[in-house]
Amino acid sequence: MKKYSPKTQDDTYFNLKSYENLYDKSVREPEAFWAEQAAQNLYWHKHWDKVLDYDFTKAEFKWFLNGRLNVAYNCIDRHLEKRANQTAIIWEGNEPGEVREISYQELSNEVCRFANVLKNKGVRKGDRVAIYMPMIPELVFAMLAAARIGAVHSIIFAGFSAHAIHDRVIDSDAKVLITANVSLRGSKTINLKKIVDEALSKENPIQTVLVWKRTESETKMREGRDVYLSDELKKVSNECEPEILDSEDPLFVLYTSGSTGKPKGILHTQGGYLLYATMTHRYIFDYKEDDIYFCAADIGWITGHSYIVYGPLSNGATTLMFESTPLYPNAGRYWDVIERHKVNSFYTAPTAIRAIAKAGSELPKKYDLSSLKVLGTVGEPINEDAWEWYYHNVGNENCTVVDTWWQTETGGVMITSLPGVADMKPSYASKPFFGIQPCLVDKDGNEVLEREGKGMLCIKYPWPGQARTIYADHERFKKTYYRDFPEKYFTGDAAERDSDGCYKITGRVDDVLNVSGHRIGTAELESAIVSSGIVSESAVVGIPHEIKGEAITVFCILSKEHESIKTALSLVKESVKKEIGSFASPDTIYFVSGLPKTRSGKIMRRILRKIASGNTDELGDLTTLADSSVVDNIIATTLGT
Ligand code: 7RM
Repeated sequence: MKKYSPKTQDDTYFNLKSYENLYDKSVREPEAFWAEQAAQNLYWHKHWDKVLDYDFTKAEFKWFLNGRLNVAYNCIDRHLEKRANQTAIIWEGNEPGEVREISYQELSNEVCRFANVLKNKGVRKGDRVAIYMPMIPELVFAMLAAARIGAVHSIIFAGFSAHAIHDRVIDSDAKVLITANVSLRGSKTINLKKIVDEALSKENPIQTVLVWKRTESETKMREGRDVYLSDELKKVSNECEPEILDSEDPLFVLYTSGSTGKPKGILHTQGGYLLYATMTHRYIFDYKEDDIYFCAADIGWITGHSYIVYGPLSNGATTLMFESTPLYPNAGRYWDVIERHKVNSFYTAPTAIRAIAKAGSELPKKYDLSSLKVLGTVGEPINEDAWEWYYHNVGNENCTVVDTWWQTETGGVMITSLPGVADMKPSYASKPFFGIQPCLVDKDGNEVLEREGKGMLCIKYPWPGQARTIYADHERFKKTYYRDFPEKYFTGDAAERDSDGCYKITGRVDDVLNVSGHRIGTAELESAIVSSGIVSESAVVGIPHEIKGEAITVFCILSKEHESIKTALSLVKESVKKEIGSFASPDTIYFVSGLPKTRSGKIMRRILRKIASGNTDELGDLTTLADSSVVDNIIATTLGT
């Protein structure tokens, strides 16, 4: 296997020895370690009484008990004395060079004004605020405004459909929704407000819709419910006292897909989450004063929450947010942004790297990328080719590549090589972050004790960034993450560990797909497909895809003969678009006469996966099938015979 020695700057935080020393301490005396970090990294209005209280069986975890703080205060106010004029957010808009720079003082003013608007609309501590916005600074103002007054934000990725928005505002019982008239993505203009109107056409708890004008174009406003933010902002002041909250008060809910139908509202709290986002951001990106840091994720997903907003701003950093897409106007867009803004660390997903690499290695050479020192990747396993391409063509062999493994549920990065610490191995996420105790377990739940091995990835000790519950469904939280393997958090991923103790994450072991870095549940897709009304049953599998990582393949049974397969195809696609969003659109759809099921009625996706990827010789044991003749029929369909 290829290895690359660590890249070090004069002031890199760690080397192998100092990492090992601190890691040892963090697992030997976790409470002392986290107490020291919490005191160093955050401003507390009141010191905690106890560092940690936990019970794996009940899935209850509390950090920094009775400590009091405010997240917005930590991300803004505490920096003002020193950094009022420093840029907090560099915004690169949809068109190249369309830039806004927002200083910490301006951020403070805007967030306070947004907070005052929320208050005027009756939002109080603990209330949920839904946010459905493009990647513009106002999205950040909205989240920090909620945090400032103790409201709980629930951001809905702007690629979700009206249906998906409706489900989420119902589940979180949000009373205010913040959106924009439109979102601009490459050459597309998406009418967000229209989608919101459709979402709110059925019964829902939203009393007020605040609309930001991304462009001047008018949008239909509903009397008594919709108001323009620009009008409301004129009425309020630049000042708003932060609500000092309990460390365990909720900060946000973020929906993510699981192996069963309904998305889960993952809930994170104040102190632990912020501490974990702050520390991981600083150490993993080797963040130093005056660095320009660019995470190209969308704030609609957890990576944007922790590594565009909370981590960087808590560290007083300059964070770059990007409204457009990696291919607009061409595959050199990221490099153009990095060159113009002299970016020092860059964080993106393997799917983006693969899409850009396809346009050739010449493109990055046309730009001055010499400011870069750390390159991050996240969201899915990175294949060696993509890793090497990133390291050589973007990093010019001078940068640390940090492959960061984590989840919505973990709040921040859990496993990654830290700059300066260990040899980098393409496709290995490498070592645990401080305080994180990963382990591998076999099917029977026994821990794999040998150094080298493979198994299901679990975490055997609490950490501050961990999710506290699924909103309004603690039972499901317990069942999903803490039931199968007692005294451990189960990640849903499989992993391998090598002789150096480095981890390679190999993928999900549940029915969750990872398509272009988006986490999508097969059950969600199947229910969206059946909603088309023309399908009686469906099974979805992911098969390897060169750029997207996984491609969505659908096998379904038409409930009645349809005029044409072409219409049937478009009806199924439309239905997915309507129920979830276009980002979940199937790549291939097969209409079959039956699905492979066990005698107890369980669909054997393993067989479908093999057939879909053309490995019909390796179908394995078919004796457990209720009716094995369906397999031949399915193979014939996929071959078009
Ligand atoms: C941050 C994020 C989580 C799932 C996770 C994995 C996969 C994420 C990596 C990865 C291999 C990585 N949150 N995943 N990072 N797999 N290497 N570096 O993506 O909740 O949306 O998804 O993503 O399967 O369980 S997420």
